[in-house]
Amino acid sequence: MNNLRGGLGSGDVLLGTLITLDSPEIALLLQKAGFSWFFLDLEHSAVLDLKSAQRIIEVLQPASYAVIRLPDDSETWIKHALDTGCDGVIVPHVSTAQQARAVVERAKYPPVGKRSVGISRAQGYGTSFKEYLEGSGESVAVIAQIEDVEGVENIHDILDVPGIDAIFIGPYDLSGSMGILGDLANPLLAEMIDRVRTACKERAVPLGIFCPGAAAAQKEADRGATLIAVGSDAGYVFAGGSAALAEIQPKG
Ligand code: 3PY
Ligand code: MG
Repeated sequence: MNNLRGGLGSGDVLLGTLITLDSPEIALLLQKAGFSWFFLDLEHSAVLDLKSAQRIIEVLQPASYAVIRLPDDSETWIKHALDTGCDGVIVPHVSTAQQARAVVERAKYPPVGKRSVGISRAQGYGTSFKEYLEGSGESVAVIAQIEDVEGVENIHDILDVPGIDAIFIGPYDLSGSMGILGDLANPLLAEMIDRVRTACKERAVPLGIFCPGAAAAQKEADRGATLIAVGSDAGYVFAGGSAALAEIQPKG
């Protein structure tokens, strides 16, 4: 079993990327490129479901961490996603401590929480049932996405919730919630992100963030983020094809 909680606790910078396409092959190529964790976007991708996500996770583990970003914070989604054997879940739009507590309760087995017990891939279809039940609390990460003004305002209370293993900033939705959708260079957005960064630093909670490109990822790593998702599978396919064509000038 991978140990993402341990990986987050090490302080090493984990560079990952978004998976939006239903292609284990592309995910594998990006793993070969060197990404150490993968953010499987079940919130927004219409071609990723639990079945396709599990096929992708199968090729990525154990060499990389595979994390599912859930469509919502429901008990159903949390238990289904964790039963794929993913290394963690990213829960979008966490804005209050009460919501964060509910998420942890749904993600952890009793006696810590109320996660329901199944025999899926996570438990080796029953063959590693006991090991998974004993080990998952230590290894599987619960990551709260902060991407609304309300979440920034409540960040200290959210960080006080035991079992939230990392915070992950969604700059696009955060900018939208501030009325400046997509304006990632806006200093007001930088201020909001700084508030979250400072709070995480004070509590020694690992901070993650999505970065559209390498320059932003470098800046965030320099400022202390350790769980960075940079770009996406689709973006890298497009960039590779475009770069090759840009170098070719056919005659006539
Ligand atoms: C956002 O920027 O809103 C995201 O959710 C990126 O992960
Ligand atoms: Mg978002």
